[in-house]
Amino acid sequence: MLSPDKYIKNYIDGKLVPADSGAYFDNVNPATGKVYAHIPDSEASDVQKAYEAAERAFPLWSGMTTEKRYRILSRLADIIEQYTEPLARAESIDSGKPFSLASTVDIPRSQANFRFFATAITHFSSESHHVPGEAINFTLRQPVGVVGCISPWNLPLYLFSWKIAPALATGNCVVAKPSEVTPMTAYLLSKACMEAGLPAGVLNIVHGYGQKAGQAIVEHPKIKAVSFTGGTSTGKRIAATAAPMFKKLSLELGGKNPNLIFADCDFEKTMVTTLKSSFSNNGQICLCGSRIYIERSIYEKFRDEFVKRTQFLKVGDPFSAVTDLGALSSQAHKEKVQSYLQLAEVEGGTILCGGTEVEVPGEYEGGAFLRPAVIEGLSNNCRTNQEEIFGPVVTLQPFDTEEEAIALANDIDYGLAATVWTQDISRAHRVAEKLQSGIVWVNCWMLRDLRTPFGGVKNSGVGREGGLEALRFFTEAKNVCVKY
Ligand code: TXE
Repeated sequence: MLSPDKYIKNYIDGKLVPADSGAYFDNVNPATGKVYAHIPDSEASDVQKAYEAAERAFPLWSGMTTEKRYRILSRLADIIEQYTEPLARAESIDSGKPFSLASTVDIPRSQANFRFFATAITHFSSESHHVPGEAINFTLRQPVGVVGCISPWNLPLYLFSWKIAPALATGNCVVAKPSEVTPMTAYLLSKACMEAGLPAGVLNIVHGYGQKAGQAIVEHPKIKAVSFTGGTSTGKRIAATAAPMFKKLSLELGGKNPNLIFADCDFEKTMVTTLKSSFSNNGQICLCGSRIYIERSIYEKFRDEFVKRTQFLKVGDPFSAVTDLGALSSQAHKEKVQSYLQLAEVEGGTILCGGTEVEVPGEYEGGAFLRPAVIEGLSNNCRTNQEEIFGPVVTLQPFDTEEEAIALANDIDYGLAATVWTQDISRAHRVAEKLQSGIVWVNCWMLRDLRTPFGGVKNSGVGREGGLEALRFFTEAKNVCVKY
């Protein structure tokens, strides 16, 4: 049974164990502001034990047929699917997000990650290069060994499994650390792995702070590859540690994504989806659009309707079926978002709606609730428009020409995702081609196909996840040249 416990444990060598130090720190439910569980405060010695277990398990796991690995990983997917309800409940309590979102997006996608990569590995093949009459080269794609996976709090099990699944499918053993802000579903994943019959040591989950347990993973001399999703400044630090050790690195970092809305768009579809791309999960998705550029001829119409619909959004009890936005991930994060709202005003912006705290009576009195905010009147180069806020805050700006829209969208250090809204197919292609972004959605948002490359340009990261990109990241290519 995948039920949460008050004291979360590390999962090392197939067993649930406390941190070496025996120390714990608090796990807070951000919707109530109350401590409801305790997290092991792991350090380098715990990571070392996890590494040793992974190293011991590696010959068995990497030597197993892909068919067997496929079976175990798809069993894990089945277990996650079977326990969707308790997992979604745990995710909602841990992160403050609506249960409806966790049960329809986070947990289904976590199971899909394991299922997708379980089957992907059975179709994975490598290349050969023939020199006629002389030699044949073929490429072996071999697992890297023991790899590290570090994930953030915004989509806890979703992003944790997005890394772990391809790492395991390709035959690696893993030392993983979930965010200390939202560790519960990773703990439940340990129990699911035990139920699925994953051999001991293949996946090890170490809980704790980033600076301690996370840093120990990145610094470990024998952990040869690190896949990380999180903030850009953390990514910088990880790169600085790992690069001189010549580790493979996949860094999925921040975003400050533009939405380009042309006057010829399908207005209703654009409106409905832009509300989602702005405020889903409280804007705490790296793919959320936060800079909305609107062609001047429809600027006022769009602004007025967008503000009206934003004001209708329901903020509060994550377990109510009518809630659109739950709590932010923590009080500290809420305060960070609020500091940007103050900054926006100092920078000359007008808050058209939202940004105020929401008092939810009863159980949720101390929760980190904020009304979603829409701001206009800011310059493109102010901090509010250049820095990742990662909350329910968007800015609106008008543009006059296609060239101007592209220039405004690209005038930033980030480049993760962009959306383009137009009915003109030629314009859609032209603009998509010129946007400096790893992902462009035309007339849609968050339409995900797990086979596609996923990642950003500029300060949004290095490398790509998804499909073949992930399978390649977690394997080393070895060319074998045979002369005949
Ligand atoms: O993330 P961190 P934080 C952005 C967002 C947010 C900001 C900071 O703007 O406000 O980042 O969030 C682990 N070595 N995003 O501070 O610290 C940490 O324990 C190894 C965008 O919560 O980057 C956690 O498991 N690991 C983003 C993970 O890194 C370290 C999602 C992410 O935490 C470490 C989240 C270290 N030195 C935040 N320090 C997105 N793009 O999806 C921390 N960690």
